[in-house]
Amino acid sequence: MTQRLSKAVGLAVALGFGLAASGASAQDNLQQIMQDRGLTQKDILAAAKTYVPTGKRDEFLAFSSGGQSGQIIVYGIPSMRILKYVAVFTPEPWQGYGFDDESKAVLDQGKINGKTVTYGDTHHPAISETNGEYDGRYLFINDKANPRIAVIDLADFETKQIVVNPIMKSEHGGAFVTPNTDYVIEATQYAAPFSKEYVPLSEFNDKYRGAVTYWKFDNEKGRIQQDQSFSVELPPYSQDLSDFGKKVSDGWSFTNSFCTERYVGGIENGRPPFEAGCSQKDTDFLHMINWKKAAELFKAGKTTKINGHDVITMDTAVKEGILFLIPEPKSPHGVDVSPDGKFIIVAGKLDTHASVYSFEKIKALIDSKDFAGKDPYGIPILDLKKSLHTQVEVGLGPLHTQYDSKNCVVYTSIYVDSQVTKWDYCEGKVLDKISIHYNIGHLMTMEGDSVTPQGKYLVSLNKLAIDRFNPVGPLHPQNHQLIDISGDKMELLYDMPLPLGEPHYAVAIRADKLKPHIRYKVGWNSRADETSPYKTRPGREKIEKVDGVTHVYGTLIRSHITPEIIEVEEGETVSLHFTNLERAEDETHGFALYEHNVNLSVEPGKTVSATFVADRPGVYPYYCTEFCSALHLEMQGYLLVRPKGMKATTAALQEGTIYAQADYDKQVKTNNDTQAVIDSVVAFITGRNFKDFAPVVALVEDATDQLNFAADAKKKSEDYAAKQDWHNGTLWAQQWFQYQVKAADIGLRAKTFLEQNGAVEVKQ
Ligand code: K7E
Ligand code: CUA
Repeated sequence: MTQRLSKAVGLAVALGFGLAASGASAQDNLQQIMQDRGLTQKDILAAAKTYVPTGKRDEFLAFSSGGQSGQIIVYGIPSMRILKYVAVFTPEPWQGYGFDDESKAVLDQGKINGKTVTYGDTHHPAISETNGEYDGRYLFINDKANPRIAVIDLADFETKQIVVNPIMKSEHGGAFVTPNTDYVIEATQYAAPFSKEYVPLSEFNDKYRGAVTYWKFDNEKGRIQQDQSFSVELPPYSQDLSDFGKKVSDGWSFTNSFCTERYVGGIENGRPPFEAGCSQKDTDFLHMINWKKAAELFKAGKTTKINGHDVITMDTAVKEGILFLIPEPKSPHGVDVSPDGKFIIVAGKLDTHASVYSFEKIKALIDSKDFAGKDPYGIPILDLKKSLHTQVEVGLGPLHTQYDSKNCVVYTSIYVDSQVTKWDYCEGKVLDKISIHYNIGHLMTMEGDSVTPQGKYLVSLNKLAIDRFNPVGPLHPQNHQLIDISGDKMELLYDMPLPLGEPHYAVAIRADKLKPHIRYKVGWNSRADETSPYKTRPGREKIEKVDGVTHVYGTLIRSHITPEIIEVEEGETVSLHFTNLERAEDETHGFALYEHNVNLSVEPGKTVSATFVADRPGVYPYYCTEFCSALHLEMQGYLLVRPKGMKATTAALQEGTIYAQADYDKQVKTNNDTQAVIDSVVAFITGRNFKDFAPVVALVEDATDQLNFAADAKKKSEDYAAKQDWHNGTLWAQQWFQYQVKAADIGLRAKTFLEQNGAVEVKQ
């Protein structure tokens, strides 16, 4: 609240609105608030640059890895408002992820050697590209701990596919995409045998291996094609980050490494630990792979099957001339190709320099076979000096680099110094430095790893928050800091706590490139992207026993669950299927059932299922978890599990109130009055050019649905009344009223929208 206020005040000052000191209450007086809250002019400016007024939207959307939470975090820039957590490798109840059958099927794709793994260590998200530009269609994310890649469709921000790497046991250098998203790369981190067997560490050099996997992506289907994917075997160096070439360097991929010493640790036996043994040499290796040629080798069958997966061996890679090494100083971490594809910037954790490699020089060395030597596996090594464009001293512990929209300008994260260094890689000079809080890992500029970086903002993804926020116990949130990079000097604008895992990398895209759905086609299985066989239309709800499984074909709409009573026998397998019949934006219903770990999120149009064994007789209430309407609390029901052999009992139900004719008449009068209000709203809407407003058209569709339901209920109530069954007549008249209320509610929303958006009267 106070943050909001300060931002609002900031806006006023930035725009030059002085608020009158006299007469105004302290609450409205800017100077007073600045004084009371100890805000400086700089704070007010920063607030003005980040504040997004109510109802307005952000210019960019960031997708941040969620680290060991196994999720993706979506937030707006510059407001830094969190918009969504996308569940990927980890069950997440709000989205029903890992609770409904459809999403369980996605998580099951991620089983490793038959074992279910319910977390991931997500590191590097990548947005799909067309001609090197972000196209906003898909998002990819890797899992470092259990080598896997997930595909998220940005049409609905849902995880659609998880693929398990068939040969790796640890990875890091993914996900990054080729300029047209033909391939998604994944590179190992810690070397391990490709086989699943025990191999002693004494055989490390011979039997342990690294690799890069090129996952083929089908842009039309939106899925990785595992049988069209392949890997290139690499030495047991700890491969690290990767990037694809672009433009002039398109066709190549770059993966760096540390611990090319191939040291294996053993501190418990008195040996120096990994950290010492892995930093003996002055340089490690940048791996360069001609992936286009590798893809041809794969197509030509020049691969070896390992665990059923096609691998180009190191021998083949060397013989065919697709794999090269370039020395890089020292324990490098980041590798980032420039927007024009001409340069590759590498920074070493234990070196104060950033090294700028020239693709042109490298290519010339390769073409003329001008090599400085070979590594123990026979891979040609290029000369470091001959490959370099320049080296720049950027600070202590440089990690990652991001590109600005301005030519030659880059930003490198400096871990040890807790700084961001802005520098010019063409001229090789430092331009500016800014302190961050604290210990920056990755950093991100807007569309900064595409061919068209957008400049404007930089986010510093810090590893430690320490004292930046109110203390919440020993486990601190992460701190993402927003920095203004539009001017010559970097300006720190905002600290955002992120309390979910340790994010590594993030990517940000112009928000206007994203056009996600607001509803699904009715009966949609969103995880498989197809019509669900369990799609249920209104009035077609049923309970059916097939092959020993009791299938419940149900629907959800304000404000009831159909069916409201489900009775089964002890030991039956029950498969619930619910279709949300709503067409209105944001009318999600949930479904929570006592004791069975069933928790569903059913967005408009979606069909989801939950299958379980009703193994204990008893009474299990269920209800909708989203406050979807005034009668949301009535969106409820009972699962009754009868003891084996007992007869059904729901035929005669006890009810509290029995209605008479006077009740019926009273309800009908209310309904008729309500109808008069609805008619006036309808007249207002249809008397305006409402068809010019897409949101209103959608609301009108939704209201029409509700009025059709009202007509059905009205008919039922009148049929009962004709038979003088006043009780059922009254109940259906009440139901008729419920539909009217929903129609009126929607109609009024449409009317307000038209009034606020300048609709004009039309002749009928
Ligand atoms: Cu944390 Cu890219 Cu995995 Cu660097 S990574 S910081
Ligand atoms: Cu549906 Cu509450």
